[in-house]
Amino acid sequence: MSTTDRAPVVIVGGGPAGSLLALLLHRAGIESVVLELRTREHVLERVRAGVIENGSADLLRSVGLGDRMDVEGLRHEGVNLAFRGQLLRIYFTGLTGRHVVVYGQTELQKDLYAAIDAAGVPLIDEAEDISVSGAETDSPTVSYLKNGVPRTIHCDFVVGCDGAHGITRDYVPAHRRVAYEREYPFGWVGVLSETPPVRHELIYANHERGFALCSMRNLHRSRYYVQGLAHDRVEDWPDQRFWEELKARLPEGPANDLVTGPSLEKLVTPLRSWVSEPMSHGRLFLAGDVAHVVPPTGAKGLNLAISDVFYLSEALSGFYSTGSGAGLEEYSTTALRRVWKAVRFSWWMTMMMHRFPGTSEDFDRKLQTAELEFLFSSESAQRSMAEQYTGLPF
Ligand code: RFL
Ligand code: PHB
Repeated sequence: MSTTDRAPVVIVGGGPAGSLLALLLHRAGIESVVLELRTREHVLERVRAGVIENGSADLLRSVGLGDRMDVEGLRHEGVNLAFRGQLLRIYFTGLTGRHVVVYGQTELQKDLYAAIDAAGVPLIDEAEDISVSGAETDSPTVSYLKNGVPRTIHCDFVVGCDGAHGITRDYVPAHRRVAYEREYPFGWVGVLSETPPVRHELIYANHERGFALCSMRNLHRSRYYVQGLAHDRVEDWPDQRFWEELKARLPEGPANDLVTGPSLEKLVTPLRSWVSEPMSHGRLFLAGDVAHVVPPTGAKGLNLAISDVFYLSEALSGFYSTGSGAGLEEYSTTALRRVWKAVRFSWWMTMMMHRFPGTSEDFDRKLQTAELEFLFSSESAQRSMAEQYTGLPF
Protein backbone atom coordinates (compact mmCIF):
# COMPACT_ATOMS: atom_id res chain seq x y z
CA MET A 1 0.00 0.00 0.00
CA SER A 2 1.24 3.49 -0.74
CA THR A 3 1.18 6.03 2.05
CA THR A 4 -1.87 7.74 0.54
CA ASP A 5 -4.89 5.67 -0.47
CA ARG A 6 -8.50 6.03 -1.39
CA ALA A 7 -11.58 4.07 -0.34
CA PRO A 8 -15.27 4.98 -0.42
CA VAL A 9 -15.76 4.16 3.28
CA VAL A 10 -13.22 4.00 6.13
CA ILE A 11 -14.38 2.08 9.19
CA VAL A 12 -12.53 2.77 12.45
CA GLY A 13 -12.65 -0.30 14.72
CA GLY A 14 -12.80 -3.96 13.73
CA GLY A 15 -15.01 -5.36 16.52
CA PRO A 16 -18.47 -6.77 15.74
CA ALA A 17 -19.92 -3.43 14.56
CA GLY A 18 -17.02 -2.55 12.24
CA SER A 19 -16.54 -6.06 10.83
CA LEU A 20 -20.24 -6.62 10.18
CA LEU A 21 -20.63 -3.21 8.54
CA ALA A 22 -17.71 -3.99 6.20
CA LEU A 23 -19.45 -7.23 5.20
CA LEU A 24 -22.86 -5.61 4.69
CA LEU A 25 -21.25 -2.94 2.52
CA HIS A 26 -19.33 -5.55 0.54
CA ARG A 27 -22.62 -7.33 -0.14
CA ALA A 28 -24.00 -4.02 -1.44
CA GLY A 29 -20.98 -3.56 -3.71
CA ILE A 30 -19.44 -0.78 -1.58
CA GLU A 31 -15.75 -1.03 -0.78
CA SER A 32 -14.38 -0.18 2.64
CA VAL A 33 -11.19 -0.38 4.67
CA VAL A 34 -11.30 -1.36 8.34
CA LEU A 35 -8.68 0.12 10.70
CA GLU A 36 -8.28 -1.72 14.00
CA LEU A 37 -6.06 -0.55 16.84
CA ARG A 38 -5.38 -3.99 18.31
CA THR A 39 -4.20 -7.32 16.93
CA ARG A 40 -6.81 -9.81 15.77
CA GLU A 41 -5.76 -12.15 18.57
CA HIS A 42 -6.49 -9.46 21.13
CA VAL A 43 -9.94 -8.77 19.69
CA LEU A 44 -10.72 -12.50 19.70
CA GLU A 45 -9.69 -12.94 23.31
CA ARG A 46 -12.30 -10.58 24.73
CA VAL A 47 -15.06 -12.59 26.39
CA ARG A 48 -18.22 -10.54 26.15
CA ALA A 49 -21.73 -11.06 24.84
CA GLY A 50 -23.54 -14.34 24.63
CA VAL A 51 -27.11 -13.70 23.53
CA ILE A 52 -28.09 -12.95 19.94
CA GLU A 53 -31.61 -11.66 19.34
CA ASN A 54 -33.94 -13.32 16.85
CA GLY A 55 -33.63 -10.48 14.30
CA SER A 56 -29.84 -10.19 14.75
CA ALA A 57 -29.50 -13.92 14.04
CA ASP A 58 -31.62 -13.53 10.87
CA LEU A 59 -29.44 -10.65 9.69
CA LEU A 60 -26.26 -12.65 10.35
CA ARG A 61 -27.69 -15.56 8.35
CA SER A 62 -28.57 -13.23 5.47
CA VAL A 63 -24.88 -12.32 5.06
CA GLY A 64 -23.74 -15.93 5.20
CA LEU A 65 -22.78 -15.93 8.88
CA GLY A 66 -25.34 -18.50 9.98
CA ASP A 67 -23.59 -21.78 9.23
CA ARG A 68 -21.54 -22.29 12.39
CA MET A 69 -23.94 -20.26 14.55
CA ASP A 70 -26.83 -22.56 13.63
CA VAL A 71 -24.83 -25.70 14.39
CA GLU A 72 -22.83 -24.65 17.45
CA GLY A 73 -25.09 -21.91 18.84
CA LEU A 74 -27.84 -22.89 21.24
CA ARG A 75 -31.41 -21.99 20.35
CA HIS A 76 -33.14 -20.81 23.52
CA GLU A 77 -36.90 -20.57 23.63
CA GLY A 78 -37.01 -18.99 27.07
CA VAL A 79 -35.13 -17.63 30.10
CA ASN A 80 -35.71 -18.15 33.81
CA LEU A 81 -36.14 -15.56 36.53
CA ALA A 82 -35.48 -16.59 40.13
CA PHE A 83 -37.03 -14.78 43.08
CA ARG A 84 -37.67 -15.94 46.65
CA GLY A 85 -36.72 -19.51 45.81
CA GLN A 86 -39.16 -19.72 42.85
CA LEU A 87 -38.22 -20.04 39.18
CA LEU A 88 -40.35 -18.42 36.48
CA ARG A 89 -39.76 -19.44 32.88
CA ILE A 90 -40.46 -16.69 30.36
CA TYR A 91 -41.40 -18.83 27.38
CA PHE A 92 -40.40 -16.65 24.42
CA THR A 93 -41.61 -18.95 21.69
CA GLY A 94 -45.02 -19.54 23.24
CA LEU A 95 -45.50 -15.84 23.98
CA THR A 96 -44.05 -14.27 20.83
CA GLY A 97 -43.12 -17.05 18.38
CA ARG A 98 -39.48 -15.96 18.68
CA HIS A 99 -36.27 -17.23 20.29
CA VAL A 100 -32.67 -16.12 20.91
CA VAL A 101 -29.40 -17.83 20.00
CA VAL A 102 -26.70 -18.26 22.63
CA TYR A 103 -23.45 -17.93 20.68
CA GLY A 104 -20.39 -16.23 22.14
CA GLN A 105 -19.22 -12.93 20.71
CA THR A 106 -15.76 -14.52 20.38
CA GLU A 107 -17.17 -17.14 18.02
CA LEU A 108 -19.10 -14.55 16.05
CA GLN A 109 -15.95 -12.44 15.73
CA LYS A 110 -14.06 -15.47 14.34
CA ASP A 111 -16.82 -15.94 11.76
CA LEU A 112 -16.74 -12.23 10.89
CA TYR A 113 -12.96 -12.24 10.33
CA ALA A 114 -13.22 -15.37 8.18
CA ALA A 115 -15.98 -13.79 6.07
CA ILE A 116 -14.09 -10.50 5.71
CA ASP A 117 -10.98 -12.34 4.57
CA ALA A 118 -13.00 -14.44 2.11
CA ALA A 119 -14.58 -11.27 0.72
CA GLY A 120 -11.16 -9.63 0.38
CA VAL A 121 -12.08 -6.63 2.57
CA PRO A 122 -8.86 -5.02 3.84
CA LEU A 123 -8.64 -5.04 7.64
CA ILE A 124 -5.52 -3.30 8.87
CA ASP A 125 -4.75 -4.21 12.45
CA GLU A 126 -2.41 -2.37 14.83
CA ALA A 127 -3.40 0.89 13.14
CA GLU A 128 -2.33 3.51 15.67
CA ASP A 129 -2.95 7.20 16.30
CA ILE A 130 -6.00 7.40 14.07
CA SER A 131 -7.26 10.91 13.33
CA VAL A 132 -10.10 12.17 11.15
CA SER A 133 -10.11 15.42 9.13
CA GLY A 134 -12.73 17.14 7.06
CA ALA A 135 -15.80 15.34 8.44
CA GLU A 136 -17.84 18.42 7.46
CA THR A 137 -16.63 18.22 3.83
CA ASP A 138 -17.47 15.79 1.00
CA SER A 139 -13.98 14.31 1.10
CA PRO A 140 -12.81 13.48 4.63
CA THR A 141 -9.46 11.84 5.32
CA VAL A 142 -8.35 9.37 7.96
CA SER A 143 -4.70 9.28 9.01
CA TYR A 144 -2.95 6.62 11.07
CA LEU A 145 0.38 4.98 11.76
CA LYS A 146 1.18 1.44 10.70
CA ASN A 147 4.51 0.10 11.96
CA GLY A 148 5.47 3.68 12.65
CA VAL A 149 4.81 4.79 9.04
CA PRO A 150 2.19 7.56 8.58
CA ARG A 151 -0.61 6.79 6.13
CA THR A 152 -3.68 8.67 4.94
CA ILE A 153 -6.86 7.42 3.31
CA HIS A 154 -9.14 9.77 1.35
CA CYS A 155 -12.75 8.68 1.48
CA ASP A 156 -16.41 9.66 1.08
CA PHE A 157 -17.49 8.58 4.56
CA VAL A 158 -15.91 7.72 7.92
CA VAL A 159 -17.71 5.33 10.26
CA GLY A 160 -16.65 5.15 13.92
CA CYS A 161 -17.13 1.63 15.29
CA ASP A 162 -14.35 1.94 17.85
CA GLY A 163 -16.23 0.94 21.00
CA ALA A 164 -16.81 2.61 24.35
CA HIS A 165 -13.22 3.91 24.63
CA GLY A 166 -13.04 4.99 21.02
CA ILE A 167 -11.89 8.33 19.65
CA THR A 168 -14.29 9.01 16.77
CA ARG A 169 -17.08 10.27 19.05
CA ASP A 170 -14.85 13.26 19.83
CA TYR A 171 -15.11 14.44 16.22
CA VAL A 172 -18.71 15.39 16.84
CA PRO A 173 -18.11 18.97 18.05
CA ALA A 174 -18.67 19.40 21.79
CA HIS A 175 -21.32 22.09 21.31
CA ARG A 176 -23.42 19.69 19.20
CA ARG A 177 -22.97 16.64 21.43
CA VAL A 178 -25.17 15.66 24.36
CA ALA A 179 -24.32 12.75 26.66
CA TYR A 180 -27.01 11.06 28.74
CA GLU A 181 -25.67 8.93 31.56
CA ARG A 182 -26.75 6.67 34.43
CA GLU A 183 -24.28 4.91 36.68
CA TYR A 184 -25.42 1.98 38.81
CA PRO A 185 -23.89 1.61 42.27
CA PHE A 186 -22.52 -1.90 41.60
CA GLY A 187 -20.67 -4.08 39.12
CA TRP A 188 -20.70 -7.66 37.86
CA VAL A 189 -18.04 -10.24 38.57
CA GLY A 190 -17.98 -12.72 35.67
CA VAL A 191 -16.40 -16.17 35.49
CA LEU A 192 -15.94 -18.48 32.52
CA SER A 193 -15.42 -22.14 33.40
CA GLU A 194 -15.12 -25.45 31.59
CA THR A 195 -18.15 -26.92 33.37
CA PRO A 196 -21.59 -27.97 32.10
CA PRO A 197 -24.20 -25.18 32.44
CA VAL A 198 -26.39 -25.58 35.51
CA ARG A 199 -29.56 -25.38 33.40
CA HIS A 200 -30.30 -25.60 29.71
CA GLU A 201 -31.54 -21.97 29.71
CA LEU A 202 -30.26 -18.79 31.41
CA ILE A 203 -31.24 -17.96 34.99
CA TYR A 204 -31.42 -14.32 36.16
CA ALA A 205 -31.68 -14.34 39.97
CA ASN A 206 -32.82 -11.57 42.32
CA HIS A 207 -31.60 -12.53 45.80
CA GLU A 208 -31.23 -10.76 49.14
CA ARG A 209 -27.46 -11.11 48.75
CA GLY A 210 -27.56 -9.58 45.27
CA PHE A 211 -28.08 -10.44 41.62
CA ALA A 212 -26.71 -13.59 39.94
CA LEU A 213 -26.79 -14.81 36.33
CA CYS A 214 -26.19 -18.30 34.97
CA SER A 215 -25.29 -18.29 31.30
CA MET A 216 -23.18 -20.42 28.99
CA ARG A 217 -21.14 -20.58 25.83
CA ASN A 218 -21.88 -24.20 24.90
CA LEU A 219 -22.83 -27.48 26.59
CA HIS A 220 -19.43 -27.75 28.29
CA ARG A 221 -18.62 -24.14 29.04
CA SER A 222 -20.49 -21.92 31.50
CA ARG A 223 -20.53 -18.19 32.04
CA TYR A 224 -21.67 -16.99 35.47
CA TYR A 225 -21.98 -13.54 36.99
CA VAL A 226 -22.67 -12.21 40.49
CA GLN A 227 -23.36 -8.64 41.54
CA GLY A 228 -20.36 -7.12 43.34
CA LEU A 229 -19.24 -3.61 44.14
CA ALA A 230 -18.43 -1.22 41.28
CA HIS A 231 -14.86 -0.82 42.55
CA ASP A 232 -14.23 -4.53 43.31
CA ARG A 233 -11.09 -5.96 41.77
CA VAL A 234 -10.65 -9.44 40.31
CA GLU A 235 -8.32 -10.25 43.26
CA ASP A 236 -11.25 -9.63 45.63
CA TRP A 237 -13.03 -12.60 44.09
CA PRO A 238 -11.01 -15.81 44.40
CA ASP A 239 -12.79 -18.76 42.77
CA GLN A 240 -14.03 -20.17 46.07
CA ARG A 241 -15.68 -16.92 47.11
CA PHE A 242 -17.28 -16.59 43.69
CA TRP A 243 -18.77 -20.10 43.68
CA GLU A 244 -20.04 -19.84 47.27
CA GLU A 245 -21.71 -16.54 46.53
CA LEU A 246 -23.28 -17.78 43.30
CA LYS A 247 -24.62 -20.91 45.01
CA ALA A 248 -26.08 -18.87 47.87
CA ARG A 249 -28.02 -16.68 45.41
CA LEU A 250 -29.64 -19.49 43.40
CA PRO A 251 -32.83 -21.41 44.25
CA GLU A 252 -32.25 -24.80 45.86
CA GLY A 253 -32.51 -26.96 42.70
CA PRO A 254 -29.92 -25.14 40.58
CA ALA A 255 -27.74 -24.49 43.67
CA ASN A 256 -27.52 -28.25 44.29
CA ASP A 257 -26.84 -29.03 40.63
CA LEU A 258 -24.16 -26.37 40.14
CA VAL A 259 -20.86 -27.86 38.93
CA THR A 260 -17.90 -25.67 39.84
CA GLY A 261 -14.37 -25.63 38.43
CA PRO A 262 -11.37 -23.38 37.97
CA SER A 263 -12.09 -20.07 36.29
CA LEU A 264 -10.65 -19.74 32.79
CA GLU A 265 -11.32 -16.02 32.80
CA LYS A 266 -12.60 -13.56 35.37
CA LEU A 267 -13.64 -9.93 35.02
CA VAL A 268 -15.26 -7.14 36.99
CA THR A 269 -17.39 -4.77 34.97
CA PRO A 270 -19.14 -1.68 36.35
CA LEU A 271 -22.74 -1.23 35.26
CA ARG A 272 -23.61 1.95 33.48
CA SER A 273 -25.68 3.36 30.69
CA TRP A 274 -24.80 6.25 28.46
CA VAL A 275 -25.84 7.55 25.09
CA SER A 276 -23.99 10.18 23.06
CA GLU A 277 -26.21 12.07 20.63
CA PRO A 278 -26.26 12.64 17.70
CA MET A 279 -24.75 9.55 16.06
CA SER A 280 -23.49 11.50 13.06
CA HIS A 281 -21.72 14.69 12.11
CA GLY A 282 -21.29 15.66 8.47
CA ARG A 283 -19.79 12.59 6.81
CA LEU A 284 -18.87 10.90 10.08
CA PHE A 285 -21.25 8.23 11.42
CA LEU A 286 -21.05 6.36 14.73
CA ALA A 287 -22.27 2.80 15.37
CA GLY A 288 -22.24 0.46 18.36
CA ASP A 289 -20.59 1.00 21.76
CA VAL A 290 -18.82 4.21 20.67
CA ALA A 291 -22.24 5.89 20.71
CA HIS A 292 -24.05 4.01 23.47
CA VAL A 293 -23.36 1.58 26.29
CA VAL A 294 -26.03 -0.34 28.19
CA PRO A 295 -25.68 -2.46 31.35
CA PRO A 296 -25.38 -6.13 30.31
CA THR A 297 -28.55 -7.15 32.20
CA GLY A 298 -30.70 -6.94 29.07
CA ALA A 299 -28.09 -8.59 26.77
CA LYS A 300 -28.51 -5.73 24.31
CA GLY A 301 -25.07 -4.19 23.55
CA LEU A 302 -24.01 -6.44 20.69
CA ASN A 303 -27.53 -6.49 19.30
CA LEU A 304 -27.62 -2.68 19.16
CA ALA A 305 -24.28 -2.67 17.35
CA ILE A 306 -25.89 -5.04 14.82
CA SER A 307 -29.03 -2.94 14.31
CA ASP A 308 -26.99 0.30 14.00
CA VAL A 309 -24.83 -1.11 11.22
CA PHE A 310 -27.88 -2.53 9.49
CA TYR A 311 -29.50 0.94 9.36
CA LEU A 312 -26.25 2.54 8.27
CA SER A 313 -25.53 0.00 5.54
CA GLU A 314 -29.02 0.58 4.13
CA ALA A 315 -28.48 4.35 4.17
CA LEU A 316 -25.06 4.08 2.50
CA SER A 317 -26.43 1.70 -0.15
CA GLY A 318 -29.19 4.22 -0.82
CA PHE A 319 -26.60 6.95 -1.25
CA TYR A 320 -24.41 4.98 -3.66
CA SER A 321 -27.30 3.60 -5.70
CA THR A 322 -29.46 6.73 -6.02
CA GLY A 323 -27.21 9.60 -4.94
CA SER A 324 -29.75 10.54 -2.27
CA GLY A 325 -28.45 11.41 1.18
CA ALA A 326 -31.91 11.22 2.76
CA GLY A 327 -31.27 7.88 4.51
CA LEU A 328 -27.95 9.14 5.86
CA GLU A 329 -29.62 12.26 7.24
CA GLU A 330 -32.16 10.09 9.05
CA TYR A 331 -29.61 7.56 10.34
CA SER A 332 -28.98 9.06 13.77
CA THR A 333 -32.68 9.57 14.53
CA THR A 334 -33.64 6.10 13.29
CA ALA A 335 -30.87 4.31 15.19
CA LEU A 336 -31.44 6.29 18.42
CA ARG A 337 -35.13 5.43 18.43
CA ARG A 338 -34.23 1.74 18.77
CA VAL A 339 -31.27 2.44 21.08
CA TRP A 340 -33.45 4.21 23.65
CA LYS A 341 -35.92 1.32 23.78
CA ALA A 342 -33.02 -1.02 24.57
CA VAL A 343 -31.65 1.48 27.13
CA ARG A 344 -35.07 1.46 28.77
CA PHE A 345 -35.33 -2.35 28.77
CA SER A 346 -31.80 -2.74 30.15
CA TRP A 347 -32.57 -0.19 32.89
CA TRP A 348 -35.82 -2.03 33.73
CA MET A 349 -34.08 -5.41 34.00
CA THR A 350 -31.26 -3.85 36.05
CA MET A 351 -33.64 -2.11 38.48
CA MET A 352 -35.78 -5.21 38.87
CA MET A 353 -33.01 -7.75 39.44
CA HIS A 354 -30.31 -6.06 41.57
CA ARG A 355 -29.90 -5.29 45.22
CA PHE A 356 -29.45 -1.54 45.62
CA PRO A 357 -27.10 -0.63 48.48
CA GLY A 358 -28.94 1.26 51.19
CA THR A 359 -32.37 -0.12 50.32
CA SER A 360 -33.57 -2.79 52.73
CA GLU A 361 -37.32 -2.99 53.13
CA ASP A 362 -37.90 0.55 51.97
CA PHE A 363 -39.94 1.96 49.13
CA ASP A 364 -37.65 0.82 46.29
CA ARG A 365 -37.47 -2.74 47.55
CA LYS A 366 -41.27 -2.85 47.83
CA LEU A 367 -41.58 -1.62 44.27
CA GLN A 368 -39.11 -4.25 43.08
CA THR A 369 -41.09 -6.98 44.81
CA ALA A 370 -44.32 -5.71 43.28
CA GLU A 371 -42.71 -5.64 39.82
CA LEU A 372 -41.52 -9.25 40.14
CA GLU A 373 -44.82 -10.48 41.61
CA PHE A 374 -46.65 -8.84 38.73
CA LEU A 375 -44.33 -10.45 36.20
CA PHE A 376 -44.66 -13.87 37.86
CA SER A 377 -48.47 -13.65 37.70
CA SER A 378 -49.23 -11.79 34.48
CA GLU A 379 -48.93 -13.36 31.05
CA SER A 380 -49.10 -9.98 29.34
CA ALA A 381 -46.18 -8.73 31.45
CA GLN A 382 -44.24 -11.85 30.49
CA ARG A 383 -45.07 -11.28 26.82
CA SER A 384 -43.79 -7.74 27.04
CA MET A 385 -40.51 -8.97 28.49
CA ALA A 386 -40.26 -11.76 25.88
CA GLU A 387 -40.91 -9.29 23.06
CA GLN A 388 -38.09 -7.02 24.21
CA TYR A 389 -35.60 -9.72 25.23
CA THR A 390 -35.86 -11.49 21.87
CA GLY A 391 -35.46 -8.11 20.20
CA LEU A 392 -37.66 -5.34 18.84
CA PRO A 393 -37.84 -5.24 15.03
CA PHE A 394 -35.38 -3.28 12.94
P1 RFL B 1 -16.23 -3.28 20.52
O1 RFL B 1 -16.56 -4.75 20.58
O2 RFL B 1 -15.68 -2.66 21.73
O3 RFL B 1 -15.23 -3.08 19.30
C1 RFL B 1 -14.60 -1.84 19.07
C2 RFL B 1 -13.29 -2.09 18.36
O4 RFL B 1 -12.65 -0.84 18.11
C3 RFL B 1 -11.27 -0.96 18.43
N1 RFL B 1 -10.74 0.38 18.76
C4 RFL B 1 -10.07 1.14 17.89
N2 RFL B 1 -9.70 0.93 16.63
C5 RFL B 1 -8.99 1.91 16.01
N3 RFL B 1 -8.63 3.08 16.62
C6 RFL B 1 -9.01 3.34 17.88
N4 RFL B 1 -8.65 4.49 18.48
C7 RFL B 1 -9.75 2.35 18.59
N5 RFL B 1 -10.26 2.26 19.83
C8 RFL B 1 -10.86 1.07 19.92
C9 RFL B 1 -11.24 -1.91 19.60
O5 RFL B 1 -9.96 -2.53 19.76
C10 RFL B 1 -12.32 -2.91 19.20
O6 RFL B 1 -11.82 -4.00 18.46
O7 RFL B 1 -17.49 -2.41 20.09
P2 RFL B 1 -18.70 -2.76 19.04
O8 RFL B 1 -18.14 -3.32 17.78
O9 RFL B 1 -19.55 -1.56 19.03
O10 RFL B 1 -19.49 -3.98 19.72
C11 RFL B 1 -20.18 -3.81 20.93
C12 RFL B 1 -20.20 -5.11 21.75
O11 RFL B 1 -18.87 -5.61 21.86
C13 RFL B 1 -20.79 -4.88 23.14
O12 RFL B 1 -21.93 -4.06 23.05
C14 RFL B 1 -21.19 -6.20 23.83
O13 RFL B 1 -20.07 -6.98 24.12
C15 RFL B 1 -21.96 -5.90 25.13
N6 RFL B 1 -22.32 -7.12 25.89
C16 RFL B 1 -23.40 -7.88 25.53
N7 RFL B 1 -24.11 -7.58 24.43
C17 RFL B 1 -25.15 -8.38 24.04
O14 RFL B 1 -25.82 -8.07 23.04
N8 RFL B 1 -25.50 -9.53 24.71
C18 RFL B 1 -24.82 -9.90 25.83
O15 RFL B 1 -25.13 -10.97 26.38
C19 RFL B 1 -23.74 -9.05 26.30
N9 RFL B 1 -23.05 -9.39 27.39
C20 RFL B 1 -21.58 -7.47 27.03
C21 RFL B 1 -21.99 -8.63 27.77
C22 RFL B 1 -20.47 -6.75 27.45
C23 RFL B 1 -19.79 -7.13 28.59
N10 RFL B 1 -18.67 -6.35 28.96
C24 RFL B 1 -17.41 -6.91 29.29
C25 RFL B 1 -18.68 -4.91 28.79
C26 RFL B 1 -21.32 -9.02 28.90
C27 RFL B 1 -20.24 -8.25 29.34
C28 RFL B 1 -19.59 -8.68 30.60
C1 PHB C 1 -23.38 -13.84 28.78
O1 PHB C 1 -23.59 -15.01 28.43
O2 PHB C 1 -22.22 -13.38 28.88
C2 PHB C 1 -24.52 -12.95 29.11
C3 PHB C 1 -25.81 -13.41 28.92
C4 PHB C 1 -26.88 -12.60 29.24
C5 PHB C 1 -26.66 -11.34 29.72
C6 PHB C 1 -25.37 -10.86 29.89
C7 PHB C 1 -24.28 -11.67 29.59
O3 PHB C 1 -27.72 -10.55 30.04
